[in-house]
Amino acid sequence: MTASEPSRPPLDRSAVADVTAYWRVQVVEETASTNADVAERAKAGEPAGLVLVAEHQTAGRGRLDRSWETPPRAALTFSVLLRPAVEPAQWPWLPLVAGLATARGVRRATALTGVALKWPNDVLVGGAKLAGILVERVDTAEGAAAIVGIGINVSTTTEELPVPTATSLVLAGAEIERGALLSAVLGELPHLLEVWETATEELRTAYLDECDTVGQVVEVSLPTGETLTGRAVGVDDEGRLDVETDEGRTPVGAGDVVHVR
Ligand code: BT5
Repeated sequence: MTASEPSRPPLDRSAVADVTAYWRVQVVEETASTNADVAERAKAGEPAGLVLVAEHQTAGRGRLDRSWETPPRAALTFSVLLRPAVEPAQWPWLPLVAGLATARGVRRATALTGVALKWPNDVLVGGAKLAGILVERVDTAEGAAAIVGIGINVSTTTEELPVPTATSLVLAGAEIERGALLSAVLGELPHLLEVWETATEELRTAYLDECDTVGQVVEVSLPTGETLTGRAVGVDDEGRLDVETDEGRTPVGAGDVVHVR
C-alpha cells in the first residue's frame, strides 16, 4: 500500500450490536448483488429483518438495469428484507423512506452538513451523489416482500468514482467506520417504517424537510424517453413528484431528475 491509498479494514461487525433487536445482520466477502441474494432468500421464505452486507459487489444494480459500481470495502453496500403490511398505493413511498433513513443515518454518524435528498431517493452531499437506493418488490408464498438496497460511497477516491457527479464521505471530509455507519442507518429505519405504515402526512412533512428537489426547477427524464421541465412543487399521496409546467401540474412516478436551479 502506498501512502496515497486509503486504508480499508473489514467492516466492524461489533458496531451493529445495538440494532440486533430489529435486524439480523450478515456479512459476505463478495457477491454479485445483495439485492439479488436477498430476493432469493425472500422467495425461499426468509422472514423480515434480514440485512445482507457485501464487502464487495461485482454486479451491483441500479434502477432501470443500470449498474452500481464500488471498489472492495470502499462502500457500504447492503440490502434489507421487509414484509410490509401496507396498502399497494403506499409502496412507492418506500424508496423515499429508505432515502430519509440513509440521509439521517449519515448525518448522525458523521455530523456532515449539506446532506440532502434528491427525489426520488438519491442522497446528496454538497449536491453530488453520495448514496443510491434500489427498492424491489418480489412476490413470495408468504406475500409481497420488499428488498431495500442501499449503497453509500465511504472511502472511494475521485479516481475510483464511476461518474463525475458522485462523491464519497471521505471526499466530503468525513472518516467513518462502515459498521458504525450501518448501525446509524439501520437505527433510523424502524421509526420511519412505522410512520410510513401509519401516517402519510407526517412522512410527507419529514421528507419535504430534507428534500432539495421541491422548490427547484427540474428536468425530469421520464421512462418513456421524454423530458419534462418545470418547477417541482410537492410530493403527492403516492410519493410522486408534482411538477408544474406551462401545461399544468404533472405527477411524476418514476424518472431521473436534474436540479436546474
Ligand atoms: C441507484 O440507481 O442509485 C441505486 C443504487 C443501489 C445500490 C445498492 S448497493 C446494495 C444493493 N444491491 C444492489 O445490487 N444494489 C443496491 P440509479 O439511480 O439508477 O443510479 C445508477 C447510476 O448512478 C449509474 O448509472 C451511474 O451513473 C451512477 N453510479 C454508479 N455507481 C455509482 C456510485 N458508486 N456512486 C455514485 N453514482 C454511481
